[in-house]
Amino acid sequence: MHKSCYLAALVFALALLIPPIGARDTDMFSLEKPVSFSASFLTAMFANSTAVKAKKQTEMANRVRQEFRHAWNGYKQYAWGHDELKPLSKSYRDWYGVSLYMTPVDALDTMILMKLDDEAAETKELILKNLSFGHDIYVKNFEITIRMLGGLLSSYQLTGDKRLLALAEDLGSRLLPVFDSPTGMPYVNVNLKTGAVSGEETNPAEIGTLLIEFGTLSKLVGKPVYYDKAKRALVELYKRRSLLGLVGSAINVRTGQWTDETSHIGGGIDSYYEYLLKGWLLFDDKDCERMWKSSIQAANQYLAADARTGFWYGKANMNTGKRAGTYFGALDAFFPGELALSGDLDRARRLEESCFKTWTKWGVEPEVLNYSNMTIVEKGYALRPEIIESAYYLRHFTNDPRYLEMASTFFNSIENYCRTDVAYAALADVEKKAKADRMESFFLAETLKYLYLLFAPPGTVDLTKVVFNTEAHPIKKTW
Ligand code: DMJ
Repeated sequence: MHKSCYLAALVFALALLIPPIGARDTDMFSLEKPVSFSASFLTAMFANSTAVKAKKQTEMANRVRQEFRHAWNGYKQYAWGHDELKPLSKSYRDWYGVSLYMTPVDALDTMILMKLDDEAAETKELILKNLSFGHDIYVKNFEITIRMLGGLLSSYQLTGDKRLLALAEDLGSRLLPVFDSPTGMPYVNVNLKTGAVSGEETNPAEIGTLLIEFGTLSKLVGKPVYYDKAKRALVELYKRRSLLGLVGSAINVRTGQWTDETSHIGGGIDSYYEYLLKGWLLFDDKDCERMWKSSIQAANQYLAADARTGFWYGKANMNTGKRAGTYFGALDAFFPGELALSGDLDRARRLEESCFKTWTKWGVEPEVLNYSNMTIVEKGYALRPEIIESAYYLRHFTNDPRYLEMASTFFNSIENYCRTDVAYAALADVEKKAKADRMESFFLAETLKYLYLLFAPPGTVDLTKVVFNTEAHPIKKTW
């Protein structure tokens, strides 16, 4: 706990022990007579403690906002107009040789939520002046959908600028050929100019994480084709679940055959679960509701694990249910948030505690750990948001200050270990705290957004009207 929190707690405890001046009388030390507190005194003390907490939260929100600015300024200085900043070499990286303005598109709605008005205006102009999609390049449908299509749609909803929607529609129409497989499940890559596709072996996340973006595009432009194709892909995948109700790690979209039967909730499958739940919540889609309910039931039955080290979700064979590994990764840490959003606060809380234990064991979470003996399997930290995203949902649904304490820990560690003179850098090794030359766009789209929202006034995002896509782009239900 931070020093000032201890101080506030001490002041509050003393206030409860010492009666207010007006309550003291000659009998005040009599054991028979209970100490009485005036109602107005107690109200004042509670109000005071609430004010202290609110002040602390505002300070934290401002610190996160300040650090967003720091990272953004680094991008501006060394990578302006490119996909990503390389924070150590102070240079840039374009994923496909030509820039798709990935960091600006991913970061814009965070700027808007943080009320960084000048940065948001400048970024929007950069995008509108320069971004176009007619390049002869093969892009990964999943990444471009969640970061770019999701970012453009969300920024359109937040600004009302129709040019952003036009860009989203242009992009969406160029991505559509991915669905032209014999099964309707998408190929991995598509050429933005020619519509040629490649990559027939893929995974549930890449197939099932498209409905929020394509579905929203359909609703906003009034063309059902986007919703229908993304929904069909999701259903085709679900139809291929095992008799136990589990999906595997790899599948061929041409044959519809599984090529890896390992089931889990982590990277490669993760956001398939997320979009079943959120497809239901965002579109009131009853098929998604049904698919989510049967899938989560199977995951809880076969993947959840009560181990000596805590509550986890591990790997199992999708057909036999036999345990196939005790690995849990930074990507898996989105799951407490999903559980909380679905109303399962008990499992959500327990799993987030396990994730937090991982974080505090090394000061920052490793990419993958073996939960049976708490050893590191993959030692990097890519500035990922998932554990923070989960704290955000848990804080929202429980109002428990525990999750603000966690959030302070996350923020302080990231600031201590990942901050550079110009921005933020991933860690190559969480034990040695060695940095890597990478700042992925999701650091600005997600990690800092969820940290900010944890401390910002509750009304900053209204979760009864908004669903976040898997890249933390808020989508408003306007239909
Ligand atoms: C993001 O691009 C998305 O959150 C995705 O669902 C998983 N990986 C990264 C963040 O870790």
